[in-house]
Amino acid sequence: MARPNEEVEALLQEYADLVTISGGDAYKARAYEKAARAIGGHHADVSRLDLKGLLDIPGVGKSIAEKVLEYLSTGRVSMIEEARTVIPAGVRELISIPMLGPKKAMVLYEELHISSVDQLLDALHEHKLRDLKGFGARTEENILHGIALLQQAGGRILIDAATDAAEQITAELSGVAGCERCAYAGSLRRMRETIGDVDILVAADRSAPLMEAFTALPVTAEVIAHGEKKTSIRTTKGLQVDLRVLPPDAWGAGLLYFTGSKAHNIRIRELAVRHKYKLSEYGLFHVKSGKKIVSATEEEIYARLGLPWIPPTLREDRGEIAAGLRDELPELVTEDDIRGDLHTHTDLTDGVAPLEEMVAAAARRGYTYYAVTDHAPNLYMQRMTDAKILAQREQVRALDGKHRRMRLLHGTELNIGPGGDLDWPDDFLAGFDLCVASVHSHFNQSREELTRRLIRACENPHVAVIGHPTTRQIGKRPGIDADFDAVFEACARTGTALEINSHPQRLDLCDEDVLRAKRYGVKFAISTDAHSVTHLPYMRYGVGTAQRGWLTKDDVINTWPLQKLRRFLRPGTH
Ligand code: DGT
Ligand code: CA
Ligand code: CA
Ligand code: ZN
Repeated sequence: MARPNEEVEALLQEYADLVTISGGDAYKARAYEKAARAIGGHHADVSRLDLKGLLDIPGVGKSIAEKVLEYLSTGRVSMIEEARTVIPAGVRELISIPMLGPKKAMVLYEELHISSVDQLLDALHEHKLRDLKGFGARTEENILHGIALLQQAGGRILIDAATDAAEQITAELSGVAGCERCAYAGSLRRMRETIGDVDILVAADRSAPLMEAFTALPVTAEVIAHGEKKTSIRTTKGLQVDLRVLPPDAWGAGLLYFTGSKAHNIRIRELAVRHKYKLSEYGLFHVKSGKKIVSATEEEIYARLGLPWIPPTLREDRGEIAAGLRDELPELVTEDDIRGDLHTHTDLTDGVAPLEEMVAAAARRGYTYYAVTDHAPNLYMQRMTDAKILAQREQVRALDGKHRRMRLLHGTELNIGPGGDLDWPDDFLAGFDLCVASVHSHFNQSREELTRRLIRACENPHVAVIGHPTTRQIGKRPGIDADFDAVFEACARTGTALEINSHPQRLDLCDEDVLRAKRYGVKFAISTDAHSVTHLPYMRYGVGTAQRGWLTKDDVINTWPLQKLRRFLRPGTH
């Protein structure tokens, strides 16, 4: 359920839209819109306010306050109910399309009886709009583009697309005169697997030049809101980006606040209250005197609350504050700790780059080892054969040593068949340095079958890593329904590592599964499953996921020195 403030905000905003669409008083529409925002952002719960309390909210006059009271006591507002009968809900949906104002929406409804985005798309494809007054071929194109933006922006986007946009924008803003610091915050800094919008912060004395530069960026397709403290744009790819300009001495407080998560913020604010402090996006203050204590850096603020600096990937209210107070935060694995990639493909199967190119790119990343793990024969469309994989092994052995500081491992990615069976017999598997085993088919088996299947794969002494364990693809395919607690237990018992597949579409295991598996004492391999040279840098997203799962270097086998890794990979010992 939404909070009462949010319910009232939505209701008043709806009324403002209805007034606008029906060509009503523009002044009245703006007044409702302003009140809606003020109530949505008001600190106190509106359902507990009386008339006087409501009138104290900026922008709320007597007439609006009475509507709010009517809603709070009866659950409805008769004036808004009446307006709804004149204009269908779908027409309101139309005006959320960029490029389509309320006037045009009303014309579409009255002339063509269009009252939903779907009906509008049909009409556009039948070119019904261009004969309407005020419309033309150009308008059609604009509206189509607007719908595309709306639909893309409706969902959350993958972490790599958000990271690319954020890094490009922070680099450009850092070059603007007056910009003292620039960073991204929000869910992206916490490295959540998907991102709603990107939150960028700048420290500067004057905000105007930065806001101007922001709206003028080449990636900016549309300015959603333009203000002194905050400006929001939509990029050409439909991603929303918010820019907030902070006073330089409040950098730490702003960064802390806008990094979130909301749940983490609430916890540290409670902690502040216990110290008789008040924490806001502007700093940490004494409640009594109102005097500012600290605000410049996150470290100082955490320190005043008795905490070490908490890495953003832990800020999800999963016990990080209690652990911090006991000084027991994990020393998280970092990308620098990673010594190699343990799941990669070449053009021998479905990769796009030849072995030499993949290996050269890995060496450029500074790895000390690198495993080639092409698909095995049971994934039939890959056409793997014994002869082909053995020929590849010769190539790998010949290449090994060409890159001075990097050793090569010859492995394979096996298919875990419907009964838990694998592509090759044990004596053939013994010839590999590393076997990753993954599920690639029969996702809809029963829970018992799926569980038994994964456990059987773990029990094979040659299988060292279970690849993309749940097989989920974000936004496309849910993970398989196995009893993963039983699987984690089997991994711990047999010394089989679980993969954290770093591909942004997969991130499998996900952060919460990693956290759960760790409790069983399982080890992990953070790998990219690279099918091209450009996939090798996905490692950072796997490491982010590992951090969100509280993993340390010790938990991750591909941070270990080669000798220790080889001992783990030896059949029977893992
Ligand atoms: P997203 O954009 O859905 O992927 O997730 P976030 O975490 O980036 O959320 P967003 O963009 O709405 O807000 C950025 C941060 O600002 C959020 O993580 C915490 C802070 N924040 C925003 N609204 C509130 C609020 O109402 N209360 C508190 N305590 N913090 C908030
Ligand atoms: Ca955000
Ligand atoms: Ca935001
Ligand atoms: Zn695979």
